[in-house]
Amino acid sequence: MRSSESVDAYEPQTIEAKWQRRWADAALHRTPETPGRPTFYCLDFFPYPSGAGLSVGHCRNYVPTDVISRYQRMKGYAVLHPMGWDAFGLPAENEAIKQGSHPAESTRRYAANYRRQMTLIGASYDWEREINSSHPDYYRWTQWIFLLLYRRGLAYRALAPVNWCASCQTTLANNEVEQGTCWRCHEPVERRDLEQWFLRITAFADELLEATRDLDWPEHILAMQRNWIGRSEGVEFEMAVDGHAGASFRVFTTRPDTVYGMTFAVLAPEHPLVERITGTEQRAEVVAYVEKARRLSELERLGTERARQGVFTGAYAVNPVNQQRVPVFVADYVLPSYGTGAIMAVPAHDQRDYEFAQRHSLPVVDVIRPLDGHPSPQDTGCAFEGHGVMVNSGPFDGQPSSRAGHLIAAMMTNEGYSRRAVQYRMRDWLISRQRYWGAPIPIVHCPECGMVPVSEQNLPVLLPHLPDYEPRGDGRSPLANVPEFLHTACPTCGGPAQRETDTLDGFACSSWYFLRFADPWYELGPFNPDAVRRWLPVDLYVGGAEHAVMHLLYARFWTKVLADAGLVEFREPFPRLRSQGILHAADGKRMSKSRGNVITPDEVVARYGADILRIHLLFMAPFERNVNWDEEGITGAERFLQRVWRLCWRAEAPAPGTRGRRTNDTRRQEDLVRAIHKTVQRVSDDVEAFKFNTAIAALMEFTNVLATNLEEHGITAAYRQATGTLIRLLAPFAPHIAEELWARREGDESVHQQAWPSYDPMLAADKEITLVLQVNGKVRDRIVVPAGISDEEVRQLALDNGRVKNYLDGKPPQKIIVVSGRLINVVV
Ligand code: ANZ
Ligand code: ZN
Ligand code: ZN
Repeated sequence: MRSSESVDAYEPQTIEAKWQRRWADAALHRTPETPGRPTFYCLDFFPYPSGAGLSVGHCRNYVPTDVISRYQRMKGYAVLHPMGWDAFGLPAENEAIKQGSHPAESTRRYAANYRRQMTLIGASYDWEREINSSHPDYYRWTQWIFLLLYRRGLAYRALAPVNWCASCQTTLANNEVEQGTCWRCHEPVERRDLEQWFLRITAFADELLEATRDLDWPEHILAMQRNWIGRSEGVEFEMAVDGHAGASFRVFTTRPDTVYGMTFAVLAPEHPLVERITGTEQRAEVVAYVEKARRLSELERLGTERARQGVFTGAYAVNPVNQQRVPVFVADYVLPSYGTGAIMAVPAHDQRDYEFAQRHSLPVVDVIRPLDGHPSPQDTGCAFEGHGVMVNSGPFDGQPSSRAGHLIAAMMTNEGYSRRAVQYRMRDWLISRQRYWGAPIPIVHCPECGMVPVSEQNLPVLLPHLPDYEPRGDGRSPLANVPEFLHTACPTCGGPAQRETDTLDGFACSSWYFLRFADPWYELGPFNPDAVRRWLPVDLYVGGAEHAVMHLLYARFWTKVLADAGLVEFREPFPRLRSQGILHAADGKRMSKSRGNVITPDEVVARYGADILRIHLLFMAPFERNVNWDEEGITGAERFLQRVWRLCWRAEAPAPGTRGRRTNDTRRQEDLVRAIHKTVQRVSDDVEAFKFNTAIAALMEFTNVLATNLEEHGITAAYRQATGTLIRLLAPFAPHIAEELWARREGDESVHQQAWPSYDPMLAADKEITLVLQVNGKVRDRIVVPAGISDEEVRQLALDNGRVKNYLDGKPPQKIIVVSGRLINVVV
């Protein structure tokens, strides 16, 4: 008879609060600085603490990294598992404005709430290393690195057409514009010409692209990085404008094989030559068009659904390969900042050119015939963009187009009007913001000396506390309202000068924070070189795909700059990255406050406890898969831990009569030993491979084996060994219940300081058995199979067997008889 009376109930909330207090008191999660121990740096993406707090969706990031951290500690690693706050930036400022609070105050409050929630779910961060990017002792070093970039020629100011959000009153980087709207407020974005600060990330385009090959990252995130960098190889060549002595423009094309099909050319509205070559007759129309185009955002201009508008300049250019005159247009689908800002248009083989030609009744000349009988553009209404055989291309007719492309490029290069060119879609990083809540850019503008960097000893340039920090609306940050901030002495000549009033994009802070965690107390520089040597690069980096482009590229870029400056010894900060799937609400929609469908860890912990929440999150789906919240499924996690509790606790407080019962069934105990080794192997392998759901499944199966064993044999030495292993294996996943069970069993020492169980691969392996293989009742072969094999698998093995195949001679068998564990008979 089961005696549940002797087992006290599993009360998660009581034991969880108790252990969280004790762990904090004992500083159990402090990063060990013992030299010589192998290190493991496990890092989450730098969170921006928002007023909404954490949802269970965020926990799909923080629970797995906690599992890994705890696991690695038990494996004997010195683990660095820190947490801090990406507190500067537009989102924090906009939220504060909405709440009528000050971002300094609100981010402090929100960060404290995040920390409370993270502790609530049992996350084992080393809170002594907590950092906040909006604190002067942090952003001082953000400014320091900006100056390093400036001195290395990688930070510059330029007048540029930029994305301007009138509602946020600030410029936006290209990647902060989503379908023509601001990523924060979703209002339409305009184009404006403004003096802005840029970081020359394009100088690293090749390396940022090439190095993706060696990164252990999810393929879709690598693809996003590569697409963003957008490398294109092609040629650039010169086209003279007929009748305008000395006037010419260069075009960039990736398809030199199509050059004989050029029927017109297009300049971007911003192209400097437009003014000069426009005829008097066309002038009014061209000027109006250029004016209109400049106000559109890049994305609007590139939109595929837009009509291909544009106007004729009145000028003609000369195709250098056949001396044909082609009309020159101005059209906004050609961007000023890509390639040369001018193109040769080949309507037969480029869809945008085709649509433009249709609209403006321009000729379409086929120069490539598809091999598979693909009809010509005239018949299909769309351009043929593939490869095939050259036609209408003079000496190149009949050649394969891919080969002709090389030959034409070589010919044009030999004749001196062309060169090979590589283009990147990526632009320099626009890093200045005309907003309050960021690190001030440490530059002084002196009427005598021009731009002068603030000297490093005078950092930080403190962000003044402004009770009223709303944007001014004139393109300058509210720092321009503060005379004590604005007016300063020039660091070079001592004369009166003004400070730069732009602040740094919030992404500056997250581009180097991973270095700071190695020694957040360091005062002689942004990071302690010895500590960085010890801990970095980051061994495991985990976060959501929404930061896959900006943050990861910027952090990689800054690391390369620091490496070039000799400050770090590696060029990639995150060699191994994993990205969790999104957790949607039960209704399949994104969890959001406005929809009212957010599930907080607080409510789930209050109902079930943190351990059950953790198990549920890990078990509900593979780590990288998107999934919907499923409240009912949580009872599975609850039942599992209840069962663990009973099985383990009973080993300590056995029901009367079971203790000491002896068993003679050694085969059974052998099975239990095999189950122990096998479970250790499965759970270890699965944790390493980020397969947390199957790791939990292995633990669940293990409890089945334990339950059966207990029923049959009572408490034995083998059983006790098994529960001891179970508790340790469970510790990274459900740290509180494991700690409680361990304490009841072993007394003082924490389960989290125990060694991770090891296994013997021989003992973990399935026992093998030999099956007799018969055909029509006669023994024809013997096959060795794993002990647990199913009859279905045995059947398949028999059919695949060479001897059986000989007898079957291609015909299906009449019957297959399987005697489990012994023989198989194929009747033909
Ligand atoms: C002629 C041509 C013929 C083209 C053809 C393509 C197909 P990616 O791959 O994105 O680099 N292009 C060049 N500069 C441009 C600009 N500033 N704005 C808009 N389009 C521009 O694309 C390169 C191609 O995009 C170039 O090759 C050019 O069109 C166009 F059958 O030249 B192509
Ligand atoms: Zn906005
Ligand atoms: Zn000066």
